Amino acid sequence: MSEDFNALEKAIIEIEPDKAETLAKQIVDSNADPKKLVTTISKALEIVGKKFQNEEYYLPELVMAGEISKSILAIAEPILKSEEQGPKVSIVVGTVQGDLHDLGKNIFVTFASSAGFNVIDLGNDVSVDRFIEAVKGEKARILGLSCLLTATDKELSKVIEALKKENIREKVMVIIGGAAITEELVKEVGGDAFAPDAITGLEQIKEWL
Ligand code: B12
Repeated sequence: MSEDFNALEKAIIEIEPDKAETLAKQIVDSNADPKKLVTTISKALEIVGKKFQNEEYYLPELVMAGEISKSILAIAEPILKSEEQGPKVSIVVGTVQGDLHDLGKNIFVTFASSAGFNVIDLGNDVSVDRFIEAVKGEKARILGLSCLLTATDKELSKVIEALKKENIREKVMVIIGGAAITEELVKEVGGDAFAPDAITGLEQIKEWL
């Protein structure tokens, strides 16, 4: 089993879509731990990201690695989903404006929906106004922001400032995740919690309720 995970990690890093899909199917059929699958994808993508940074890989490889991960997550949906009965609390989620990364956010959406939350997924490249409109319209108690680019991290404080301006800041807990995020940055922009991964994020939200 752990060989399958290692082989899957290697197939993503080496951009081998067919191999990755076959291995993902094998892993899903064996009813493996969904957390381990998410960690494997994240680890592989981190290495792909480093290769991109070192100019060993270029944009096509980055795109392909993202596409492979998307199809693995689609294959893995049955094991990522659980039938947990959770609180019918609304969570508005989205990736900030200017940022098109959505794989990590989508993983969180899958986990939170299957834990019984009412998740309103605004997608990626979401403007401040759309976040505010959705939080107000859904009377959401939780706002989840995803941000992977340092170039777009200023959007985080813009969203939080807008919540204050609308007098709804104290009604909403703001949790922030993504590769560009650190605990310090969350404090700096005035968020409530940093989510290093989707599962820790979900645990934090459950603690708040
Ligand atoms: C795949 C990928 C892409 C794909 C995205 C596909 C998609 N649909 O998402 C594509 C090819 C589109 C892409 C484009 C670009 N990318 Co890119 N990309 C990546 C890569 C390799 C993986 C990201 C990923 O999906 N990781 C896996 C997921 C599972 O992890 P995650 O997002 O961190 O999510 C987990 C947690 O963070 C958390 N989480 C995340 N969000 C949230 C939200 C909430 C509410 C909660 C609770 C939790 C949570 O839970 C998740 C699961 O546990 C990263 C490398 C890296 N280290 O992250 C670079 C990376 C993010 N990209 C980078 C760059 C530079 C770009 C481009 C600018 C490249 C270019 N020259 O065009 C463009 C920008 C496009 C744009 N405007 O957004 C840089 C960013 C550098 C920086 N500091 O700003 C990185 C770090 C690569 C690098 N090392 O240089 N990219």
